[in-house]
Amino acid sequence: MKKTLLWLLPLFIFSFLSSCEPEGPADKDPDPPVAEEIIEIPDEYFKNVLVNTNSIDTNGDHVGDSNIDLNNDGEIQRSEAELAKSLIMNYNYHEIGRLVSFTGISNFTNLEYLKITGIGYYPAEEIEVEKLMSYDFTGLVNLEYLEFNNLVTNWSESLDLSGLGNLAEVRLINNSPFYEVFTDENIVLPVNFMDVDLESTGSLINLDITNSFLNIDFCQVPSLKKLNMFYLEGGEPEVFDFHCLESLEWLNIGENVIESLILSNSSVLETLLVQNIGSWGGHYWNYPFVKYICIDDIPEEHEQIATLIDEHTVVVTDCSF
Ligand SMILES: [Ca+2]
Ligand SMILES: [Ca+2]
Ligand SMILES: [Ca+2]
Repeated sequence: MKKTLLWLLPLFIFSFLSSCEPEGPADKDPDPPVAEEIIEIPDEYFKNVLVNTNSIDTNGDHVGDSNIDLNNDGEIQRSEAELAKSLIMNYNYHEIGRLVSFTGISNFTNLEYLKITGIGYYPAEEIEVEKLMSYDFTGLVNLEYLEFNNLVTNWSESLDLSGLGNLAEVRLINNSPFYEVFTDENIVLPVNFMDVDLESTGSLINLDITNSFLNIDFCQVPSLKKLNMFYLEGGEPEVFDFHCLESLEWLNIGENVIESLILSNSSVLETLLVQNIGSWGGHYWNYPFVKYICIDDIPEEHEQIATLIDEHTVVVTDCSF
């Protein structure tokens, strides 16, 4: 009996020592929660739309159904920003009295769909160059669709979309200058145009700039298949130059004053829309025939421009670039 107890003794000691060892992590005092990074959104109007309105579309129907502030703390945590795939906003610029800054949007790195519309213009007296708005969306590396409409372009300097390799469709509609009184002088000011940088957007196939004043170098987007430049209404470029757009299939340049048109690009469009060019509609429009056209020497392309020219038009096939 005594022998048996002695044999058991180390076992007792072992289990006693074990019970004195500190317990596993489950019984430790929990670490205080690490405060998650808050995204800084300097413009109160942008932040308000994010936090207090249904600006986030969660089910892919392009209608907002949730605000971004999932934990209802009035702030935007990094995880909340990174959950957003689709952001839809509408601003009443007239009520706000200025354009809205979207500084901070670069944190929305998983955004695929972005639509920003607006209504109303605000009275602009003197244009103050230091107050011109620049929009930098280059952080939205997953963006596939952008719509950014109704901007006042004489207060908007630039829109940077460079490097957005997933961008497939861009609509920049009704972006034009506003003056309380339009004059022959202010309608031709260079400040009326917003620069759009599309460098390295190799997936972009569909661009719509209807009724807008934008400076765009189409040689940045040779991938384009569809381009809508209908009714620029004063925003016409000096030269409608499409010589880099070898993949272009569909082009609308209707209702514009076009002095020079370059279609020479070693391909032929499937569709060229030229509504009302070469016609005069009384007080409503006057779109003269095009003065200078450079085309590919291909019968279909000669046919396509037939209604754009009169006996004064110079048509050449060597544009000498
Ligand atoms: Ca929705
Ligand atoms: Ca929050
Ligand atoms: Ca061509």
